[in-house]
Amino acid sequence: MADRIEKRFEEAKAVYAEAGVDAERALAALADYPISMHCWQGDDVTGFDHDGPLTGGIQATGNYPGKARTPDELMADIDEALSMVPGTHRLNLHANYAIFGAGGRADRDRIEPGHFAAWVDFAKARGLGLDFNGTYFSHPKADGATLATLTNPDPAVRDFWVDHTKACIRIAQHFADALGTHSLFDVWIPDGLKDVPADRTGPRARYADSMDRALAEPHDKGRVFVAIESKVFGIGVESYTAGSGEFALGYAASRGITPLFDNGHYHPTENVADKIPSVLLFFDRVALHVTRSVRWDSDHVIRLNDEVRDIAGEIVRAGPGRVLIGTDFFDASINRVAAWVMGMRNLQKALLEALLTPHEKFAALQDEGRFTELFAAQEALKTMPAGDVWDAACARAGVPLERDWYRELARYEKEVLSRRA
Ligand code: RNT
Ligand code: ZN
Repeated sequence: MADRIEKRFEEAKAVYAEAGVDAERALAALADYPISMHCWQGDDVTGFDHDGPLTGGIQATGNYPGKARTPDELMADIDEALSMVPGTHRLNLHANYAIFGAGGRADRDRIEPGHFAAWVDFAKARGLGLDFNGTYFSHPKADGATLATLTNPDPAVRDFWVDHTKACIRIAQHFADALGTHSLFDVWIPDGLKDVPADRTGPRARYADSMDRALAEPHDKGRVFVAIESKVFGIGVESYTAGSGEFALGYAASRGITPLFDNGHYHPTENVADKIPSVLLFFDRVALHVTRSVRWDSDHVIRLNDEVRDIAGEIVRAGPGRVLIGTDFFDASINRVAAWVMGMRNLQKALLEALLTPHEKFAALQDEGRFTELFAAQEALKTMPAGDVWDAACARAGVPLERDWYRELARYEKEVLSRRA
């Protein structure tokens, strides 16, 4: 079996060499693009700090059995998912995944690094870096007459969420210190309006002020990267969001923080791939939530489609370290572990295809105006044996092949998930 895979890889290498690509190098380079896997696919964004429903203009739909109910179950599911993904990656936590022990629950403005000790141990034992997200939803203070957290007209509510943001910065700093790698801390707020705004400026001015106050929390800017994620609309905030694309980009640029693009957060024909190289001319790095939106910000599992291929192409053209790659989807209608496995693997396949592309050669064709040749070469690439290189990546990493992982998944579903009644 392993021999056959290596033999097919050798043949693929020869095919790619003719196109000016070193497939061996591409395969090795896949390790330079770790993906921060979001923890919240495993339990439909529920977390461990509240009992209420998921709010904030986002929704997980479906009722597939086997949802993780406890930190142990979620960690076991993450292990299972990562065992079917080549390479060493990162884990992206949300503040609502705090684990409260004997000390009891702490509200969001009071969470501490200690509430994530089990996650740090988990990450350390597996060589994973940790990233973090504030949780500005699924909370009584986020769910008043309007969705308003860092933009809330009530200063007391605003202070609460500023304190939450500061607490998150301290936790991200702790992750970076404890694990010896950077930690990306992402702020996404659901704040917005259902109907025609009377004042578009006030909420945004309050958002900027709240963020300025939170950013005063001391942190090592070389390792704790604070990011701001924009969004064009959400359920219940169809007419206006405070954190629009222009607001977030303007804020990030003026304060020297990182913009985060979630490709479900734009008008449907906007192309996030095109945004990446644009902002990288002006920022050290950009962060991504890679997702798939179907008609709206539906957070479907990533498929290997043209949108993701295009994004991966720009990640690779930018080079290692400039694009902080994260996933963000929550499908409750299919096996949740499978959702992770497919999303992660599909994104990796897109990265591998991008690494198997002779970018410099193509850029030269563009500059020389040889567009017919470029078109033909781009299309020729699509039927080249990337699958054989991917199989080699999986086999060498000791993870199941594309056609095999589902068998292991089915075993886990039968032996573990189906017992969670
Ligand atoms: C919501 C944003 C945000 C969330 C997570 C759960 O539209 O994409 O990133 O998905 O915080
Ligand atoms: Zn997102």
